[in-house]
Amino acid sequence: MSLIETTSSSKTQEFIDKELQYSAHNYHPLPVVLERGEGVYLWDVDGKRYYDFLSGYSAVNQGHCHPKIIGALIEQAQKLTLTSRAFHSDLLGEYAEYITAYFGYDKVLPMNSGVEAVETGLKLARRWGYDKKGIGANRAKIITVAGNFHGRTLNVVSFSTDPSSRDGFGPFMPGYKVIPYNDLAALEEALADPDVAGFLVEPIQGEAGVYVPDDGYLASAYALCRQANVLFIGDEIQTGLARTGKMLACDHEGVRPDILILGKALSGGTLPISAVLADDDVMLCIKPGEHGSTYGGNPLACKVAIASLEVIKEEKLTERAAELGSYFRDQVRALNHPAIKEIRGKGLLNAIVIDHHDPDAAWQLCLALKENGMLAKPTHGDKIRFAPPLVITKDQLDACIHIIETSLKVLE
Ligand code: IF1
Repeated sequence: MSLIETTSSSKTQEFIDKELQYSAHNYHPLPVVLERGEGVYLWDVDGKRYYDFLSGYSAVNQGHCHPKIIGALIEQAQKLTLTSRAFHSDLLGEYAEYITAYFGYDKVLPMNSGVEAVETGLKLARRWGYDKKGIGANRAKIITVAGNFHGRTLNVVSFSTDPSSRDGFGPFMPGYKVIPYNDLAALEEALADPDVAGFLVEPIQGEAGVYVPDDGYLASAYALCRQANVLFIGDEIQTGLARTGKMLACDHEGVRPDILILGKALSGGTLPISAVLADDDVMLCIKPGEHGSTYGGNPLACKVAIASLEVIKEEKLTERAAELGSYFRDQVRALNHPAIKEIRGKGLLNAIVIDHHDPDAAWQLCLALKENGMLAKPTHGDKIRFAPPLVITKDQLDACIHIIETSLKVLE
């Protein structure tokens, strides 16, 4: 029984019913149907406006339909969208030069979805392990951590510790060792295996509920990988691109991943664009014809990605995320509400942990937030991620803190 009666209009229900009838049931969305987005705002089919506090899982850091990004999309879409990599385009070299200089790597391998970039990073690490580290054929191992989320392909869910991501999809890919997150002793022990090629880690675990590791964990983990001649693979698909108050979450500890994986906000929420960055010693282990994808590095994506990256610097989104994120955490803590066990995060990637007798409390709170004009969604039951577009203003943030305070009454 819902604690709060969510008032879905008949129009909203019609859209939901059609989706249920004809689209796979692989999600359980909040009962809201959106038709327009601009900046931090979304509007539903009844014209109701919401603050977006999910940002497409951090794909919309630049705000919905950012004019500069949309402008680049429209201009290029009317010129050339896809050549395939069978031929060169006039934009791949320009984009590759721009993004490698932006992050300080020799080369980029352009892909589309985030998980494709993760798969690419894993293939690169294994190949480097064989060609450069001398690991025996088919013996390469990758260390990953419990609570990981890196996407939904069979290979990636092979090392997931989340039953809802993994159960029922076996058999699984071998060659992965899962250790506890935020545990340097476990990592040191696992790195003793000479067949280890890489260590794949999120600098902050998003899906696990914005799990921030201890200060120093990333730097020490990187040092241990260096000593063991193992590649540090940083999945910054959700934490990167200014979200945590630094350009990359690894920057908080001065860690430069040997393989850097980006996605989501690389396109400002317009189309799937992901990227793997590495230096030549790693990247050139993959030879022509050994990896690729139909859309990887397409000219439309190149143009959109350059615009998306430019916006981050032009609008100082990194500094904004740092300043407003700290303010947000302080203001939520100051609510001192008994149902909020803690608030944690960095920059504008935050989550509250709900402490309430009702196991459905986080969902009920999200329904109340929706009724009050703010969209957020629980992750793993008792946590609610709060991640607005980084273009949010302090006044808008204050309005949202007020909405949170008002909505918490549903749990009293
Ligand atoms: C879903 C989660 C977030 C990611 C990291 C790789 C990927 C993701 C750190 C794969 C994708 C998305 C996927 C989406 C919901 C969302 C999500 F809840 F699933 F875990 F953000 F936390 N690495 N995360 O966060 O990128 O292939 O999706 O482009 O699958 O439900 P993708």
